[in-house]
Amino acid sequence: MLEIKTVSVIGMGYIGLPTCAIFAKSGFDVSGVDVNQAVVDKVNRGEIHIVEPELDGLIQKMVSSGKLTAFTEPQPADAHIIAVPTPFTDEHKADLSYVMAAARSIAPVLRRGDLVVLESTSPVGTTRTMTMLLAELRPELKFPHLHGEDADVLVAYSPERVLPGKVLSELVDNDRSIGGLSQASSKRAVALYTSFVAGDLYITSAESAELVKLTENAFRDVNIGFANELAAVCQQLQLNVWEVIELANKHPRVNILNPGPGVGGHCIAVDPYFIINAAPDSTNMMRAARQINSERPQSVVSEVEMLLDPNKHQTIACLGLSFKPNIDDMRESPAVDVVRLLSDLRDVQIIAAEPHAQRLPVSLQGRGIVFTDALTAIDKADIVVLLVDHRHFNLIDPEALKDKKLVDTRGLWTWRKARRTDARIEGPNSLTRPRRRSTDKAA
Ligand code: SAJ
Repeated sequence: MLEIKTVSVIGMGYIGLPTCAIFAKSGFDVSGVDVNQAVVDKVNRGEIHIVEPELDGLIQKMVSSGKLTAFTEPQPADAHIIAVPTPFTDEHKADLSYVMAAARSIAPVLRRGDLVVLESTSPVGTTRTMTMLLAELRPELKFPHLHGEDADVLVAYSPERVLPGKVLSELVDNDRSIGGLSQASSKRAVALYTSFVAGDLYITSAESAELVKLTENAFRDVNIGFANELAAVCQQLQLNVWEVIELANKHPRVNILNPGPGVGGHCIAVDPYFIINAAPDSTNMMRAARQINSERPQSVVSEVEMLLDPNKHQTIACLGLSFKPNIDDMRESPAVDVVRLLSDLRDVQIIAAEPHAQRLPVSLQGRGIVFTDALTAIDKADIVVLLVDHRHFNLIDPEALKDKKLVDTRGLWTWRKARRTDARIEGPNSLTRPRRRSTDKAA
């Protein structure tokens, strides 16, 4: 087996760009490919177009040392990594057009002995379908879906599973599943990823690897759905959900996640649908979780409505717009949904604050919403709705909130902060003795 020396990464986004950097750092000659000329130009200047800690320095180093070059067209390489988006359509069906376009674009440069790895989150069967397209475009080459171990080109699926904000370390440290369409394909992919992955590599089929990735995010969605359902139960029974969860989590085999205003981002709220569509009759639980989590923004609005005085014009401060704490990413954010729904209410002024952004996202513009800093928003508000548990909001002086009606969707002020500053009762029965298992895992 020839040594892999050159790697081409198709798609230089949140996953592709850090992947380029890591391959280049591991000694490969890397071509980063993107259809967006502006992205290509930026990378070739040693700059980046996404926010990810430590990535800018690494890209700059790799570009200036000549290990990484960006192109708009795929280049010949020993390994081709496809890391393009797989969004979903309005009917919650996977849109595979980017994957298929990437396959079409690499087909002309494929040579005997090349390895193709799909990393994009994909419905079960996508790697095989993509390979059928490659075989159609290059009929003179043998592909493993038909020719097994005799194939000329090797194909595998190996999903990324990194957390935005920790991509560079998780790319290296996380375990990976590798699903080749033949044993030779898996072996070749293992040889490639061994170059930088410190975690374990597990060989399986392409289809299992595809389902593993979807399962990880569906598992999280179902568990967040459970926490959100519990929040609704506690609201009905007038109990504190944060206390109930904290105490239940003292059980050594219980680890309930955190309720909140819903599930955002482009992964956890999307991937369960890829499983639901493949097996609609066997996915009642995943479907229920999706429904519970997507109805959360409306529940938050109902909670706010209960606090409104019908005879007064009132001001509502909404703190946080991103989809999770300490980042600027507002795509698919439930916080944005809550603010949009609140701005439809009559006789209210909405003020929004997001310390990681300079302005409102486009979807909230033109709705009479004021954008300002958190303290100004709180000062002017009758009701304060905490939507994202940014570190920044944890530093707010409780005095500033004293006379405000609060809807704390993350339990940041009303429970988590209070617990940390509580008078500790030391001793064998202390509520604050070291946990056997940390609920921080949930955050
Ligand atoms: N959330 C809660 N309660 C919780 C945990 C999260 O409401 O207890 C919400 C967050 O506020 C956020 C959403 O869920 O709106 C998703 O956030 P996240 O941090 O859980 O996950 P993502 O979407 O940033 O990244 C996930 C990760 N998957 C898993 O943890 C199983 C990541 O490892 C994947 O690589 C990524 O999806 C992906 O690309 O698929």
